[in-house]
This record gives sequence, C-alpha cells and structure tokens, in this order.
Amino acid sequence: TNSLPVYSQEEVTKHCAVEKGIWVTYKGSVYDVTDFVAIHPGGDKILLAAGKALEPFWALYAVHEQEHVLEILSKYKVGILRAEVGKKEDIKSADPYSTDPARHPALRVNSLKPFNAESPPAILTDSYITPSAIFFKRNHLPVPRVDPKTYRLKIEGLPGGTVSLSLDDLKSHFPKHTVMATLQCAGNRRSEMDKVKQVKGLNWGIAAISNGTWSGAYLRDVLYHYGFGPEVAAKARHVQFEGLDMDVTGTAYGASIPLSKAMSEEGDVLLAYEMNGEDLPADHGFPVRVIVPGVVGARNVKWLGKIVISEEESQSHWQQNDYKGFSPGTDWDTVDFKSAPAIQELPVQSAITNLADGSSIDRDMEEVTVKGYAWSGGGREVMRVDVSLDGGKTWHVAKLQNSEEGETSAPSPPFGRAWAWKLWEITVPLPDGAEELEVVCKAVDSSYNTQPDSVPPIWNLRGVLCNAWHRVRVKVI
Ligand code: HEM
Ligand code: MTE
Ligand code: MO
Repeated sequence: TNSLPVYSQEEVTKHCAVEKGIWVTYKGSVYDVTDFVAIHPGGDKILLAAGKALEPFWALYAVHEQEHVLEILSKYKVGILRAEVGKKEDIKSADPYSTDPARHPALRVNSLKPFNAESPPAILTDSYITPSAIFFKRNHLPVPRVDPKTYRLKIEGLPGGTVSLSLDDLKSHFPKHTVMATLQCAGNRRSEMDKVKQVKGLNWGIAAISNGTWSGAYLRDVLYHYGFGPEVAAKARHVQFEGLDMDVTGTAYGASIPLSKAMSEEGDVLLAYEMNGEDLPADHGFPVRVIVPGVVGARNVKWLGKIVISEEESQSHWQQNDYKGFSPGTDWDTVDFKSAPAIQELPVQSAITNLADGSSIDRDMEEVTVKGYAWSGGGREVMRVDVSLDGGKTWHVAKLQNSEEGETSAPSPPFGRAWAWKLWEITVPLPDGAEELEVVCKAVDSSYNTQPDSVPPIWNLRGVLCNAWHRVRVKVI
C-alpha cells in the first residue's frame, strides 16, 4: 500500500489558506486538515501551522501528546513528505547572519536580518511564563556564537583594575538567584503610533513583551566581591554594559543603567545565565545577559562581554541617540537627542490579546470574553485592569492572574518589586443590539498611574512608549 503521493515541502507550503486547503506535516507525512479546522478543539490556532510542520507547535501545547489526537490526525493523511537533505547548509556564505539560530515558526517576523519577531497575540497569554521559543526577540545585529569554555566577562572601574570572570566563576562563586521579570521593548505597539503619523522603526504589534524567569548571580554581589565600596560609590553614577555582538565597524551593542539601580538590594539586577530553567538560548544572550527588572528591554544587554562602572552613561548610539521620548511636536528637523533622558523605567501598559482588530463575533453569543496582559515599569504592581465594550463609556473590572496557576494565587511581591506582568480576563454580557464593539482596556499601577486614552498626545517620532488605551473594534454579525 505504497500508493500515497510524495510531496515536496514547497508543495505543502502552498496549502496555507482555507481557499487552497490547509496542509500540515508530521513525522514525514503530509496531512490535508482542511475539514478539521472548523472542529479543532483549540480553535483557529491550528491555522498557525498551515503549510508547515506540526512538531514545533505541538511542543508548545502538550495537550496533543495523546493517542486519540494522533488517531484524528491519521484520518487526514494524503501523502509522504520528500526528504530534503542539507539544503540550508549548502548555501552558507559570507552572510553574517548565516550562524543565527533556528527559530520557532509561530513567530511573527518583523525583520529577518537582524532577527526581530513577536509571538502571535492569541498565543502570548496562553501561558503566564512565556515559553522561550515564542518569547519576543529583538536583535540589532547578528547573534554572536560564544564558546562557553573561553567566555570571559570583563569588569572595569573597580579599585583593583580590570576583572576577568569565566562562566564557571560566575556560576560557582556567587549564590544563584531566580527572578521572574517581564521584558518589554520600548517600541512595543509602535504600529498603532505609525497609524497616527509615520514613525521610524520596526512595526511592532502588541507582543514585543514577554514574561520569563531568569537565574544567575546578582550584579551587586559580583561588584561587591571585586571591591566595590564607598571609594567607587563617591564618584561613579552609571553601570555600562557591552554586548559581544558587533557591527561591521567593530562597534558593540551597549547601554547603561543608573548605579543606584544596579547596587540596590531591592533592584534585583541579575547577571543571568538561565532563562526559564535552561541555559540562555542563543537569541536571548547565551551565555550571560543582564536582567534589569522594571527597566526597558534595551538596557537588558545580551551576550554580555563587559561591565564598566563609570561617571558617565554609555556613549553607545542606543543610549545617546535612540530609545528616548519626545514631544508630538518634535520632528526629525528639530530633534535634539541630548535634550531628553534615556528611557529606563517604562510606563504602565496593557493590551487585549484574544480579540483582533477587525474580527467579528457571533450575534447569538450571550457574552464576550476579553483577555490580555498588563505590566508597569519600576516594579510598580498592576492593581487593576478596566475593560470597556463601548469605547470607554462604561467599564468593568477584569480578574487578574499573577502566576501560572491562574487567579491571584501567588502572594503579592514586596512593594516596588513587581517585576512580572499580570494576565487578566473578563466575561461580559453582549450588549443588546450592538452591531460593533469597541473593546478597550487600561491598567492602573500601584502609583495610580494609568494609561492615556489615545495615541496622538503621546505620539513621538521614534514610535516609543506607546501605552494608550488598547482599542480593538469587533463586528457583531
Ligand atoms: C486541542 C487536534 C493543531 C492548539 C486539541 C485537541 C485535539 C487537537 C484533538 C483536544 C485534545 C484534548 O483535549 O484531548 C489537533 C490536530 C492538529 C492540531 C489534529 C493538526 C492538524 C494545533 C495547532 C495548535 C493547536 C497547530 C497551535 C498552534 C491547540 C490548543 C488546544 C488544542 C491550544 C487546547 C484547547 C483547550 O484549551 O482545550 N487539538 N490540533 N492545535 N489544540 Fe490542537
Ligand atoms: N543586547 C545586545 N547585546 N544586542 C541587542 O541587540 N537588544 C536589546 C536588548 N539587549 C539587544 C540587547 C533590546 S532593544 C531589547 S528590547 C531586548 O534586548 C530584547 O530581549 P530579548 O530578545 O531577549 O527579548
Ligand atoms: Mo528594544
């Protein structure tokens, strides 16, 4: 019974839309699951794998590791996948990105070289801790491949001169701490700013934010161990970080944070070598990165090569001439980057993840469920999320989740150290006779900071700090 046709990956890839049929592959076989899509218990998430292999998606959803799931799949088998060997390896070239790691196919890619991608919103809030594979990735340069055996972290600016640590020194000489922290790129939700008036930068949706656990040594423990004391503290103001990723001129990615944040007992700044309980993945800074909880993603330097304790901020482009906010009235002719401070702590943020703008819901449904995330910078805890179905005229308070277990079951973090996001959810009766809903969310943090109601007053030429009420229009049909 070897009568099934053999298909190339190219042929499978073409079947990626309902009109052309939905094909997927699994362990060398090809399946036409077009008729299964509408009855899939996990809803239209199945479409994320259209034209692709199921394995990486099922790795995210262990619910598929069951006999009866494979039985269902087997009914849709239509062919065999042709083995294609060594195709990618053959075209290795002078391309500096040729050694970038493989990435999860669910990611929405904003730019391939350098690699920048976010999770599809609907997947993002399926887990409280974002799986590393779909954690947003923001690289300015090719991923440097670092040999952990020869890796050295240099520290300058301490009384004893330059220090050089191996990965083993970092792991064995200092207590290991684990911190849960959400990272957010300053450009998260930039695409909404771009709709108001064009901005410069990657067109991020709402998912340039993710939550992870990070393990490593406290930066302050390391600096104290190598001689940090009153003598240094009297002069220094900043801690600079340099990555091992470099541009063609040999300039490394760099950033800095205030010394007070780095040395604070409540700052929880980590030299992390693990993410979600495993070695850091290549995209997230293997073997060591800085985690600066509560502070914009850009200061969380990956592939950390050097730390400099200094009177000055980092002189890098990313500290001086980027990642700063300006007035909506400032344009590229008038902007003076020296006039604005570098972004550190981020403002309060929230977004809706389970409803897409322009989508529709069934009139027969009696209620609508809205889900999303909320987070604030500087360790300020999100205390409340308000949700409206009518563009902000009437409001409902959402239920908050602060752990993988759901509900608010985990104890609150100490005041000022709420580094991780909250997920939220609410089910509201569908208003009678409504033809369209304007679903809105806004969060309130522990300082009673809340989000501005629209984008125009916070528009800025670089498209950063976009934290207006998130608004999603949904048709009722
Ligand atoms: C649940 C089949 C592809 C996401 C399920 C279940 C089945 C199934 C039978 C119910 C399992 C149970 O509860 O016992 C399939 C088949 C697929 C496919 C045959 C491929 C053709 C995908 C893909 C994704 C996905 C690609 C995500 C990207 C989910 C989720 C659930 C689920 C999230 C759980 C829904 C819930 O919360 O109850 N799938 N699936 N599935 N599937 Fe799939
Ligand atoms: N560190 C280095 N060395 N190089 C980089 O390009 N990007 C920064 C920061 N650290 C970057 C870096 C930016 S802008 C962000 S938002 C975060 O890393 C993203 O971290 P992630 O890719 O682990 O999500
Ligand atoms: Mo970023």
